[in-house]
Amino acid sequence: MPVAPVHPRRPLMVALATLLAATGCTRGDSAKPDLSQGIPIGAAIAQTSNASLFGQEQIAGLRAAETYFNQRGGVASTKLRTVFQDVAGDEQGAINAFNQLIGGDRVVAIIGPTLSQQAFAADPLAERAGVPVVSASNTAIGIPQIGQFISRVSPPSTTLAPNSVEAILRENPRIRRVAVFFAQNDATARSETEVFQKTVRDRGLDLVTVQRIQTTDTDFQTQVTAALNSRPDLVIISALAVDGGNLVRQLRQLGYRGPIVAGNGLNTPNIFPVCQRDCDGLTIAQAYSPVLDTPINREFRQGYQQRNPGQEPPQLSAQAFAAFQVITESLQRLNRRTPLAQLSLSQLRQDLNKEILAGTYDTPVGQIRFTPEGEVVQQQFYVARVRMNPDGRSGRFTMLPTSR
Ligand code: 1QQ
Repeated sequence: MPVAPVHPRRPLMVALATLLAATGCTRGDSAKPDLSQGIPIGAAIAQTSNASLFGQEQIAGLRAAETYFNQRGGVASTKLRTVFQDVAGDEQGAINAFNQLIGGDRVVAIIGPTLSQQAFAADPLAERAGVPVVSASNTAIGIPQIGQFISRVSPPSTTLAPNSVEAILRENPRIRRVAVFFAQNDATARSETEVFQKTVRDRGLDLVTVQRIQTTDTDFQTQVTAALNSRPDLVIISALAVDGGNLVRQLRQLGYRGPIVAGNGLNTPNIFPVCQRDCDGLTIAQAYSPVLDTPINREFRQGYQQRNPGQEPPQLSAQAFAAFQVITESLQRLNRRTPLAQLSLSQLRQDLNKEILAGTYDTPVGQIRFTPEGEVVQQQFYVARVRMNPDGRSGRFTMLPTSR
């Protein structure tokens, strides 16, 4: 079989692709969107694997938002329809979900994926197809920089993580020796530990050890023993919910009594069954407070508590609601200028992305907007302390006095 002369044609193809991209023509779908069953909004969320501990909370937030905005008329009486695809816990799961949402379900935008580790693999697909992605939980450094169609409502670890360290140092000014653990196979944990380590150094503390774990590990005896030999006054963990929860347990079982700061991967009440009574006392930075006293948050919180009596909405639910709200309100503004049904799907996606980046939104997490790059601009942050109930299996996140 003759070998095709790939290289001579390449400059021409690249030039053509550039031209088409400039005119918006490569960006997928010139057919009209199908709005007959409602406006399809993609939700690339973990429904299986350990990442579903986060995904469950995101689904609760998205369902609450869908109900809330549809009860108020959707987009000029057209309802919004959330199309869920399971990203599971790895990159391939996210890639499959994105392909299905972009080409199969033909959604107008995507909320997700659950993990930053997945976003670095899947977001480039949406970028190439010209589909807006609004992340509701990715906190690694560099997510909006993946491309012009990628934004997020979840603040990066650079904004979030230092707050918890500052809070613990205010409580315990005598802390000097700090041990750090991080999951080296997770993008957020890698990114977040850099921020934690920089905060420790900037505060003039001694970083006495840095221990590496894997999100798939369950036994941390070697790393915990090594860390405790360095006699830390503070332990800081960047990991995900199951590995992080098990690490907390084993730190306590092997005798560590000091304070523990955990990163965003442990920021869910779904860690309670994992670390049980040993979750008590964990300190975790928050981008959401259930007691934020605004009309939208009061309604969001009431709705959540009707469905989950006695529980406060967690950060991931509030952020998922906010992501859905950003897309909905952007669709409403766009539709006032050009009825959505008149646009091709690719044009709708492009115009929607511009609207998303241009708007200001009063969400349950407070007022937010975006930088031109798609990074969230948010005013209020908090720090929570985990308090476990005597049963050792249930508990709550209580807010410490506002940190900034
Ligand atoms: C990320 C995260 C997750 C741990 C939250 C679900 O912050 O992957 O970026």
